[in-house]
Amino acid sequence: MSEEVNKNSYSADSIQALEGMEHVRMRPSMYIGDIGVRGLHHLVYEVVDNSIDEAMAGHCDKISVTINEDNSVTVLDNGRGIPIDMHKKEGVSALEVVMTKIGAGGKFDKDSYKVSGGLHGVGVSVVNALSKHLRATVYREGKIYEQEYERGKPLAPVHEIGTTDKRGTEVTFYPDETIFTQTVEFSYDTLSARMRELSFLNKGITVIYTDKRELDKDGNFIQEIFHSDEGLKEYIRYLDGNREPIIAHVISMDNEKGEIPVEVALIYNTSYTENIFSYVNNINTHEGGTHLQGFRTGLTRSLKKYADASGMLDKLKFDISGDDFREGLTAIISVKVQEPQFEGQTKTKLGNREVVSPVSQAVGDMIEAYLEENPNDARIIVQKVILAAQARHAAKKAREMVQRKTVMGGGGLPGKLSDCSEQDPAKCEVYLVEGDSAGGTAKQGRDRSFQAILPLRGKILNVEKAMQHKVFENEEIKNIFTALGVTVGTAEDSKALNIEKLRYHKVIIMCDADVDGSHIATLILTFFFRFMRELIENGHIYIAAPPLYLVKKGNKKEYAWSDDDRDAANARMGGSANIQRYKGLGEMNAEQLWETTMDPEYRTLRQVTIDSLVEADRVFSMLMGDEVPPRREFIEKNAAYAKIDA
Ligand code: 0RA
Repeated sequence: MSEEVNKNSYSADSIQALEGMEHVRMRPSMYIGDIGVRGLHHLVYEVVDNSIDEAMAGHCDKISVTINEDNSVTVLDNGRGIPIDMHKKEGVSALEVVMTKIGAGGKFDKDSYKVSGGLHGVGVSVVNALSKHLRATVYREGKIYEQEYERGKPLAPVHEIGTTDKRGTEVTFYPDETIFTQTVEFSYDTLSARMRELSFLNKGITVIYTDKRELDKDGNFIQEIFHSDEGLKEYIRYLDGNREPIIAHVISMDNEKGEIPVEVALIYNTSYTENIFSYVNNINTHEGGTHLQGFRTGLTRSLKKYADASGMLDKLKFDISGDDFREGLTAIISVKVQEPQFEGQTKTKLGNREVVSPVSQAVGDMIEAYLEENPNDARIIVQKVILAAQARHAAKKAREMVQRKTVMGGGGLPGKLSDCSEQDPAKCEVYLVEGDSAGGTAKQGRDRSFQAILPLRGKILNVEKAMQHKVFENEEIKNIFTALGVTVGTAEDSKALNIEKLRYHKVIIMCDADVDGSHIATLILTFFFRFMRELIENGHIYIAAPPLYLVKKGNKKEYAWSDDDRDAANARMGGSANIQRYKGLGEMNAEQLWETTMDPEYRTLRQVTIDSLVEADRVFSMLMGDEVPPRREFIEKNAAYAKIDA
């Protein structure tokens, strides 16, 4: 009788497992966020996270991640190997349970300190369900075991295939193109950025990242080896490589052994931007949360205490706010939380209240100790804070001027804006056009029912190097704010944006297709990145693509967007066509500009997305900062907006 019951519950469980896998295939986005490029790359992260967990538990120190020639991905670690013995309850190998049961993950190993886990912490079975083929190989106790699957279904029981002196787990998977209909092609840069990030966040492990799809000029596979002995401290140096520090050392701490493991590293630089990246269980928490709150509290409290005691604030005529302590600050906070509660729009905001006080305590102690030992740096930081407060007062005045114009008066739109007649923002677009003359052409060429034109004069301000009040005083930037209808800064949050007031859901940057044009586009993008990042995150920012050539012969006419296009067009016309190179938008007439660059039927717009915030920040600080050599090298190697891909 009792056997009967067990049998029933076993089959009920296995049906559930099957249903789980079916459910993943039916609703993949519920498990990996989306089925586009992002979701595709999540598959890799999910598999790597399991190996990271094994490393964090102290059982492995090497993980290799390989994109194979056929665009499958192999993840190999030198850990203990997933157990292959019979799982008592399920009646099959533990490996099979891990690979086919949703949510099984590492949970059956209660001692393992599982803190990693992909964005959704869903486990490798999800990857299996979404792969047309997957092979799991375990090297364990002198033997090699294997099991293969198709769309998550085992092709045979786990079986021994040989002997070995290695230990570890190897997973090779082929994403299912019936699920990932957009693309199954992995991006070298996307995975590279994540592997670098993981090696900084988990010091001591070595990640060997190889792309076998292409050979370099010496005939070798493309490979990067990531290893960090100093973790976040090194991460800060990497992040701020293009900025100038104002203090002697990176301030850092790591209390790995605490109840809530907290790692923090920070530095102050000469810039005016605040740059804080926070992580929970290796996941970038874009929306912040309780760990960030703890960090801010600890930082403010300890610096304030020092500044008060130093007497440097005695003659100050204005107040100092929390923001002032974070100008020119670059910081990384990484916490490990056993049962993280993720909140917010993108589920990247930590909600666990119990995290606040350990983090603020740890950060406060760290800073107090540093200031004590480095009095020179302490004075430099306090001076920077005072300057920030001063500038903030000036900025507030400048901003209020802008906002008064925006919010009140109704008709306070910039004189240079040629608005559209449509009222529904979702249907409206605005072109930010380089130069008054191109602006004039665009104004003639547009469809005025839904397209607005805002010409921008020459080079716009480099916000990467300017103090905030200079930004808000800048004429072109004021025009952008008022035209878009968006304001920045509230009493509680100096960076808050009232994005619901946005007057156009497409904001299109249109510049010349040359070096100067792409420089201007980058300046404008830098402004959006630093002051209206939500517009980028919500997919409102686009870059127009004007053609490079007009190819004409007789009554035939074609536009070309590249040298190859041009040659092909010329060939189609039988050669010796008349080729006009457009040196700028100004050389096109209104009709040409409309039909190539503004007509929704024919134009191509590149939507600006933020692939990885960390990399985006590095690119902007490099392109727009002071250090010239890395910038030149980067521009020579990449198009103007690499990393902000489209
Ligand atoms: C649970 C128990 C044990 C190993 C693992 C999980 C494990 C999982 C993965 C996933 C990727 N690589 C991995 N390496 C190990 C082993 C418990 C034992 O041997 O005592």
